[in-house]
Amino acid sequence: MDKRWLSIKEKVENGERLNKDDGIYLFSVKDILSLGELARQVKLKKTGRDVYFNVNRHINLTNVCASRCKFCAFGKGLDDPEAYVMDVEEAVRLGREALPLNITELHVVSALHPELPFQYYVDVTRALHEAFPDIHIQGFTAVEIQYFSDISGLSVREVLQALKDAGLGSLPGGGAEILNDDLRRLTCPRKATSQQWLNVHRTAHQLGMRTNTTMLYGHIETIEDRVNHLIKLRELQDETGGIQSFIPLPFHPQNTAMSHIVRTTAVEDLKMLSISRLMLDNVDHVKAFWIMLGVQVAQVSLEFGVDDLDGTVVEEKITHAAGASTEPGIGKSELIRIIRNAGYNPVERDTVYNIIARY
Ligand code: V47
Repeated sequence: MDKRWLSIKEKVENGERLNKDDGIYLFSVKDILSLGELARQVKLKKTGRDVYFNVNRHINLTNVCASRCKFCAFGKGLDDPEAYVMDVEEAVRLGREALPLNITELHVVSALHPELPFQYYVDVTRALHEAFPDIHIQGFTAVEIQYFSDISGLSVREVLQALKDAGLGSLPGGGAEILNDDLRRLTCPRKATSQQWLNVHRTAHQLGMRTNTTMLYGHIETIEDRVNHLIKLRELQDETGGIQSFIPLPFHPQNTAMSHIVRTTAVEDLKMLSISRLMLDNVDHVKAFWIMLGVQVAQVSLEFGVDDLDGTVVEEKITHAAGASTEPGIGKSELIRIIRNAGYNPVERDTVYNIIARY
């Protein structure tokens, strides 16, 4: 390893912050085991040998979307034969069906439906909260929140407050894609800008809600874009402290308008996770979303700085529309087995990282 590596290693070991050039350099490192080892050191300092998971169910209320991003295979037009919208009762029914699994979270993410009013989302949130008062509702990406503000004429703060009053507990990390507006204009021109996305998270934090964050990588972005994205999240976290996790999402090309792009390799995915752990020194958790990474890579990633494998999910539509070959859900016992088999302690958490049980 060269001098540059040694100076970065020294910075990390002394708890010093890595800068943009360090981040860019790390992507050129070929020795992924050394990279992983450094990220793992950071993970061990933060969360020891604990690895978190939760028992959740995803609900996607509609796939009808006015945005139609180039990387997305989930969104459909109003007249598409595969278009669907759930009514409030159906969402509650899906939640009820998952109760025997002892879920502690409903993860509610949808699309930018051109006709549904904001009140529909408030009604769904309230109905879920009233039906299952002990289950945490994590819902609505920052992109959806910005859209609700646009269609309702309410401010982002008012939208968030109304959803919070109805029972919303926290925001998921989706919709971040790459926080670079030139790139957003090319891939997702009809939805929230970088500043709007960051501002929704900032406002949620100010209202006392914690949020997750993501990055969609492995499409047309550059390495510099990825590092800038991580630094923007790190700066927001310095300001508010409300980000609880970061989840890098590898682009799945099938059935999208960018289907010519080849899926990232396992090595690229492990590098992305390690570098996220090293750059985001102020974020507690780096999550490997097993649905997108595959269970095997997600398990190996525990040696590369990851401390969270997300949840049981039950039904996943967004990545599966884009060709994911993983199961739509996974059993809690399987998550425990994967973590234990990798030599870590499986810890069931709730959405905001309170510990529910150790196994
Ligand atoms: O916002 C869309 C991404 C996100 C594709 O907060 C795609 O805990 C890959 O954000 N290939 C939704 N990714 C998923 C998401 C998420 C998942 C798990 C946990 C959490 C959390 C958040 O998926 C979208 C978009 O960024 N996406 N299309 C695709 N073809």
